[in-house]
Amino acid sequence: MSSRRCWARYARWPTVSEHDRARRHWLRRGAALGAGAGLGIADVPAGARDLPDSWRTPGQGFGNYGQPVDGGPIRWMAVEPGTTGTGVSWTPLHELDGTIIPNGLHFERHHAGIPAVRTEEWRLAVEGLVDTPLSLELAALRRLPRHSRQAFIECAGNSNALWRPDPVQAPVGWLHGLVSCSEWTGVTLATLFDLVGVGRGARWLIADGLDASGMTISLPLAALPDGAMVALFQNGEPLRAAQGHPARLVLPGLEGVAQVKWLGRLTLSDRPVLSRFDTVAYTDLQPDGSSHRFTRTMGVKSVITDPAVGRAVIGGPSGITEVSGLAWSGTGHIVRVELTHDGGRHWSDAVLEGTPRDTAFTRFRWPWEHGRPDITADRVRPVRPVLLASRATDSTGRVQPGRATLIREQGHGAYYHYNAVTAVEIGADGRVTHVHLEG
Ligand SMILES: Nc1nc2c(c(=O)[nH]1)N[C@H]1C(S)=C(S)[C@@H](COP(=O)(O)O)O[C@H]1N2
Ligand SMILES: [Mo]
Repeated sequence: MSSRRCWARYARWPTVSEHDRARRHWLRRGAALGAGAGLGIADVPAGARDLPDSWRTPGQGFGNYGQPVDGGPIRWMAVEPGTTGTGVSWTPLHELDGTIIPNGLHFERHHAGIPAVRTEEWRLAVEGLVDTPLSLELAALRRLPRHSRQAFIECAGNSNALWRPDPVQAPVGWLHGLVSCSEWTGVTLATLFDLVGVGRGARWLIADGLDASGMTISLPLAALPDGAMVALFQNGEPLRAAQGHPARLVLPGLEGVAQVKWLGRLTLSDRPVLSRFDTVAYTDLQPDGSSHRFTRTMGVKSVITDPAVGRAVIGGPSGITEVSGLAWSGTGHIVRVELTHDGGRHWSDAVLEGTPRDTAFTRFRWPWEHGRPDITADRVRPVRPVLLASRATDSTGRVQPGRATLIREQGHGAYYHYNAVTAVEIGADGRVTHVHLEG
């Protein structure tokens, strides 16, 4: 049965007393005859005839780990040819709502696959310029005071297809999905530092991952963000293997690569290591040909997740369609998201949902008033083409730049940290296309 017919059929739901009569009737007849067999429709009370089938038959079984409906939204993936697990998967932002990404849809970035780490043998070493070096097993780490907070993790390479001159016609999740937000729980670096006693002269924290990628990251102690932690849980669950089990760094607001997974060692030092990931990868080529290192902090950014490329817009019959998206910043919380429907001539404030938190996703919603649309056959469409875009501002006053401004500042050799305003055009036929705005 199509959902349309289904709705027509249940347009009038039974009243409370009809419910009651129908249920009692079933209990009497159904229990005696078994699963409704022999239940002549003719002698069923009025309300019962209209009841959904799911009220008549017990449902399916359940399992010990829940699964998404219909197989759920899934991630797009790209695995580098000739490798087993080097690559990325993108969070399907355009198929989700709210601000927390389910663990199974958190984006992934692996430089040498997911290592086999034996939890029983695993230790986290905290050493170098410290008073008391420590080697902590997971149980010991779990006995330390824990702290929970929401934080996004964004790969510095997120949205980098938008540096290209031509707009790419791909879903939001594929263009911008190297970012996810979770509630992380773990032991803060502040707690660990208290425990080991940071030595005089320590200026840098060096983090080593246990995978085969040579993942060593140098972080200036002075630039460690509030809430920096060794995370053990993600959205309430023990970390998954792909997210760095048994433990990973979570450094709210910093680029993904610094948030070392399968963490094996933290070393306090007077100098950086200048590893491959400090110097070659994740550094930023400037217009003058020089390259910036340690550009770890993520910018202020927003993306509209609905309407999205690949899904036609069917305007609401009331003349209003909700536009919704996500905004986040590496330097604070979102204080404002503005939307335009005319390509940037006029902007108006979207509603920010809940209380925006530092370095976490904020959901914004905006009623796009397109006027009462034409109603042709069974489809309702916007009346005229529009250019939709969003622009976020954070609590430190940073404003998401326009694309031309970002390119002017970063040059054409830029690859990481793309955070410019993204726009979509909705045609009269409801088709959504990605466009680059001037300015
Ligand atoms: N040990 C290790 N840590 C790592 C990586 C890695 O390949 N090995 N990838 C980094 C990069 S570049 C990013 S963007 C994030 C991605 O984290 P996620 O896979 O949990 O989304 O992990 C970072 N930590
Ligand atoms: Mo990354």
